[in-house]
Amino acid sequence: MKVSANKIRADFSAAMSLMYRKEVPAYGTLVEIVEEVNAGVLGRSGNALALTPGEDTARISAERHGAIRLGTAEELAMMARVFDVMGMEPVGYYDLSIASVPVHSTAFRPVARADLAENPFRVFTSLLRLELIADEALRQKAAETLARRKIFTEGAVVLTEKAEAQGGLDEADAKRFVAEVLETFRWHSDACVDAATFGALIDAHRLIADVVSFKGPHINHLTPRTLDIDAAQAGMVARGLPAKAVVEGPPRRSCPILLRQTAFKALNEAVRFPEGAGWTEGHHTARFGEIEQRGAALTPKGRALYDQLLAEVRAAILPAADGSNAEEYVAKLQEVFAAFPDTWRDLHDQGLAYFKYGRGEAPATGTDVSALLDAGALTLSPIIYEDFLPVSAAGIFQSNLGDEARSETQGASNRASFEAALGKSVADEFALYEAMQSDSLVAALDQLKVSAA
Ligand code: OOG
Ligand code: NI
Repeated sequence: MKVSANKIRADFSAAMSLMYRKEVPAYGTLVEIVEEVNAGVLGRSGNALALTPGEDTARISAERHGAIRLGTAEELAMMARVFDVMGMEPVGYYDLSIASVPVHSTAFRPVARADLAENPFRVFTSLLRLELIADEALRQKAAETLARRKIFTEGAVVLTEKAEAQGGLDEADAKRFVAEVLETFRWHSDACVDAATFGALIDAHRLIADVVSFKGPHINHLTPRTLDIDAAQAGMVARGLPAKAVVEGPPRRSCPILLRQTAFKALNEAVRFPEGAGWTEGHHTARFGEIEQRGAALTPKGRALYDQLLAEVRAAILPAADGSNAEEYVAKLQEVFAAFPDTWRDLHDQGLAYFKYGRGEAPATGTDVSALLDAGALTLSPIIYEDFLPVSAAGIFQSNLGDEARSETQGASNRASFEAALGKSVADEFALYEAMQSDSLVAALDQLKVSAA
């Protein structure tokens, strides 16, 4: 009997959470804060889950996403096959070079609503763009170092091939698969480059040093979901975690949209570098904890408005790493985003967000969607945004690389080379939300016994 991909993903997510809590105790503290905040919100208001009715409630305490950074095309292609066994497909292309971070990325995640509901675990996966290292000798050395490493265990490769050949894994193999794949994400405090090379890589870009210097793409954060990110941010400060200066993304609103995120900054950890027959002690900052609060997925029109308003805010004020202008930044964000409609019905009627339609209590009054909504024959619930935001991601990267790490390296966006490395194309997130919306409308109208015409 084959185990479902959803079950393998859920087991993997749980195993990863356990490993990360052991490796990064501050992450355990963060999870406690989130659990307290969520319990408080749920206790206070029966309506806290109005945004995520029914099927989504079981997801609250489940892990939401993690992130890794890969070094080579071969690593990315193999990773895609491993994630495929867990029912995770590459969705979206994110070009972080726009923010001087020399990577491009996708999110591996379940795609179907039912699969997301069963376990929403995603991995934001970045591929280093070595071509953005200016110094040719260093670029060469980095490439050689990466070419020598093997980030997957023999067992992970064999079991992935087996899953592909027989269309899944049985229970014993699935268990071994989870354990073997976990090894790829484990932290290694022994670097595989000497201290001088590490220093040169750091000077090129801290992110390059993080990817090239170690045996594997250690998981660099995990991100549980909070129902009140402002309360959780305050909780981090109260518990002494080094919280990021501002929450990334849209401001607090009545109708949450897209994704709000914050993090505690990466910890300075002891590592050692091979030196002759011995080791040199050193430090590296890579691993942190993050929280997220998700809202409605926006249509291309809604997203364009979001991007325009955020650009307007950032043209006026950029959040300082030390938090010194955090209040002004939040005030400006609130002020500028007043232009973004903030009722579900307005967001729906103006085509700014995606919704799931349901059958209301009232009898049908024709075929016009607006009239059916007015009459209460159809209901609306927002479709949750399951993806990421490049400006927010860049903010998360920056705050965890040491905020001074802004290099001038900029490169042209290169989706084609990313997809070539991946071995397949990435799915278009808008098309996925659009399909969910139209399927739900067809089903609801069908229940109303009126034709979709
Ligand atoms: C990934 C940062 C992006 C997010 O939540 O936007 C990310 C990284 O630091 O590797 O995880
Ligand atoms: Ni993240």
